[in-house]
Amino acid sequence: MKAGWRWFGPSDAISLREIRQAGVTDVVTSLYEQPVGAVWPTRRIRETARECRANGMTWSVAESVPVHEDVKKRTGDFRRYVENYKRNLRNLATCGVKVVCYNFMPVHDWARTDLHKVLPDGSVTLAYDQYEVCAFEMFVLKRPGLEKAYDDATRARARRLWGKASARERKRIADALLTGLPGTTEDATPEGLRRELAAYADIDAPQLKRNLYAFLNEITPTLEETGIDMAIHPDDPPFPIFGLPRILSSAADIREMARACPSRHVGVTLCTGSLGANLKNDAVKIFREFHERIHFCHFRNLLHSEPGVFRESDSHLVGNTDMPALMFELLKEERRRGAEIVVRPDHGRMLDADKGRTCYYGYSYGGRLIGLSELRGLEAGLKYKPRRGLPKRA
Ligand code: DNO
Repeated sequence: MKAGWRWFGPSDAISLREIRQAGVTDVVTSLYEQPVGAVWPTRRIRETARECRANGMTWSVAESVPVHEDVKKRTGDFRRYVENYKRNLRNLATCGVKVVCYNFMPVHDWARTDLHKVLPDGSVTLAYDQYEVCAFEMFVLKRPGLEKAYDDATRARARRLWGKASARERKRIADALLTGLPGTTEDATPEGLRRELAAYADIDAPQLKRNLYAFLNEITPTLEETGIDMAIHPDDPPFPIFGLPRILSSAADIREMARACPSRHVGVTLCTGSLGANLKNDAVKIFREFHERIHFCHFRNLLHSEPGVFRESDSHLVGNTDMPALMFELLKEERRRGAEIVVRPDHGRMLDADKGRTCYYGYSYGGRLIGLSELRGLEAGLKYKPRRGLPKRA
C-alpha cells in the first residue's frame, strides 16, 4: 500500500513536513480555495505538486474535485461545469495527479450527530445516531413527509430523545448536522438547508443515478486520454438522510454504476467507514467483487451499539470492518496489478497530543498517526513469511 494522508493545504494545522515525518509517501489534497465548478489555475496545481515534492512526497490523489450541484441535477449551467471538470482533469494529469476522489451526494457531504464525543480516556471521536437525525428533522428542520421516511417506532423514540435532551444537547445535534464538515464549503442554516432540499424534491435515486452515469460517460474520453481514475466516494452514511436520494451505498449500487459505465477508469474510493455505517455492507466482499475498480482507499473502523448508531473506533483495526482480511485483499490486488494503491488513514481521534491547534473534524495528527502506523504494521505482518511457525506454548 502507498501511505496516503489528507492535507487541507496551507490552512491545515498540520504541515507537510509533519506528514512526511509520519511515514507518508502520497499526499491527498485539493485546491480547497477554489469555488465548486471553477477551472483551477494550472499555476496553483503545479505549485501544490511542487510543494509536496519539496517535502519528499508526491501529490497523487485529488480529494476532492467537487461536482457542481447543477451537474448532479442536470440543470442550469451543467454543460459548462462538465467542460470545466474535463479541463481540471487534463491539468491535474499534466501535473501527475492521476486519481480523483469525488462524491455525488446532493447538498450535504458527510454527516455526524456528535463531533466531540469524549471517550473514557479523554480522547475525542465522531459519532452518529439515526434517532438524533430523526429528531433534528422533526424539531429543527421540520421536514414534511417524515412519516414516510421513518417508521412509527423510530419517530416515537426520536420524540422521547428530543424531549429529554437538554438545550445543550439539542444544540450539539443541530450544530453537528449543520456544520460544514471537510468537503463542504460552508455551514448551513435550517432555512438554507430546507431550500436546498426542495431543489431535489423531483429527483429520486434512479434519476440521480442516471445523472451520475451521464456525467461519468461524458468525461470518459478524457479519462481514457489522460489515464485518470475517478474514484467515487460512497454515500456517508449509506442510507437516506434528510430525504435525499442516495446513489452509492451498497455493492448493488457499485454494480449498477459499473454496468452503466464500462470504462475501468470509472471506479470507487473504498471507504470502509462510510460503507461500514450500514452493517449489511461487507467491505471485504465489496473489495473482492470490484477489485479492478478500486482506485483509492479510506481505511478506518466503526463501533456500533445498534444499527444506525455508531461511533468512530479507537483503532483503525478494531470494529465492524475486518481490516486484516481487507488488507489481505488489497495486497492480492496490488500483486495482480503490479502496482500499489494509495490508502489513507481516514479520520482519527483527537488526542491530548493534538491540543493547542485546530484540526478539521476527524483530521487530527495523533489519531491518524496511530491509524497509519496500525495499517502499515498490518501490511508488514501480512507480507512476512515466517520460515517456521511460532514455537509451541511452553
Ligand atoms: C470525510 C471525507 C469526505 C470526502 C468527500 C469526497 O471525511 O471522506 O468529505 O472527502 O466525500 O468527495
